[in-house]
Amino acid sequence: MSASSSDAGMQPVGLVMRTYSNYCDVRSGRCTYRCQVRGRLKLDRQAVLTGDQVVLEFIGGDRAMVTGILPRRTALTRPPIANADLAVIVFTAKSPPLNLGLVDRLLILARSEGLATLLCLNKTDLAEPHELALVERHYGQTGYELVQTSAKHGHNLGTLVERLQGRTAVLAGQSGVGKSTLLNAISPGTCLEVGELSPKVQRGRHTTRGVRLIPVGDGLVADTPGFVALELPQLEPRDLAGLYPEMAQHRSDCRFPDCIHDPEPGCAVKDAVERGEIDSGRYRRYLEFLHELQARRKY
Ligand SMILES: Nc1nc2c(ncn2[C@@H]2O[C@H](COP(=O)(O)OP(=O)(O)OP(=O)(O)O)[C@@H](O)[C@H]2O)c(=O)[nH]1
Ligand SMILES: [Mg+2]
Ligand SMILES: [Zn+2]
Repeated sequence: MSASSSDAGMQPVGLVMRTYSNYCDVRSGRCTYRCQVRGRLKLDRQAVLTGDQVVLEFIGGDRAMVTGILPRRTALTRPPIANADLAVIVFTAKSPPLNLGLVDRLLILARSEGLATLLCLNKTDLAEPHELALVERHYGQTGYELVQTSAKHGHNLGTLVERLQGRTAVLAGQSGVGKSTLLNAISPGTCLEVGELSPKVQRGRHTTRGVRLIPVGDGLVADTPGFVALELPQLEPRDLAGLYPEMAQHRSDCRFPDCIHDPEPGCAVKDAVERGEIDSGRYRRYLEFLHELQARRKY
């Protein structure tokens, strides 16, 4: 059997490539096994996630049972994936329409879990140059890298593939932005289902259902189901600004050391917004999120 073993008890371990409601596909050595999950683990809050390193027990033939989950380096619940180290946030300027609030929420989520982030503006073939320039301006001051791609025309896919090497990445974003199409384009032989947008509202149709890992070069990339809205993670309001790189660098210049850059006088972040050094839309949405977190604490 070509399964790899864990150091501890020499039990075979494997990587969960895909999860279904009652079983999962686990890659171990050069084989992929369809595995049942031991009942105890299903009941546990920590149900098996795609990306998990799991302990296997072979139960005859090619059949195996997942009997344990190794400690996770990272874990996201939306989209659900374990051990990813890079979040690729896919969005569009058109079809579906630009939704910067959702992009900001995803950035917060990824950073709060300690994942590196990359912004991928897809469907550049559909947007006007000034619409693309607008997005560049929005994120130019943040320090996040932005890659502009067209999965349809193969534009800039080489840059994207480069960034994915040696990593476990997760593609996250609204339904219909082209996550599955991008993966099909950069991983030869992959044939993930893609779906047309609904013509009236230009929304995706939630084509992808489960989270699935696909090898791309020597990296792994997870395709995930898109969503319409996204809740902020459990965060203390005072910790929110720390997740904005462009705010963190001004923080030490605020008059009050515990400044949350909202009502306080002498706030260096607000000054930077005034001077145009921090995008005013990003700051406005920061305040929205801050108030959302504060309201949550009252209940
Ligand atoms: N014009 C254009 N269309 C694209 C591009 N990328 C994807 N599409 C189209 O956008 C639609 C949605 O693509 P999907 O790959 O299914 O989107 P998704 O993000 O995986 O959506 P969900 O699985 O629902 O989350 C399909 O009709 C694709 O052909 C692109 O770069 N340009
Ligand atoms: Mg999809
Ligand atoms: Zn401040």
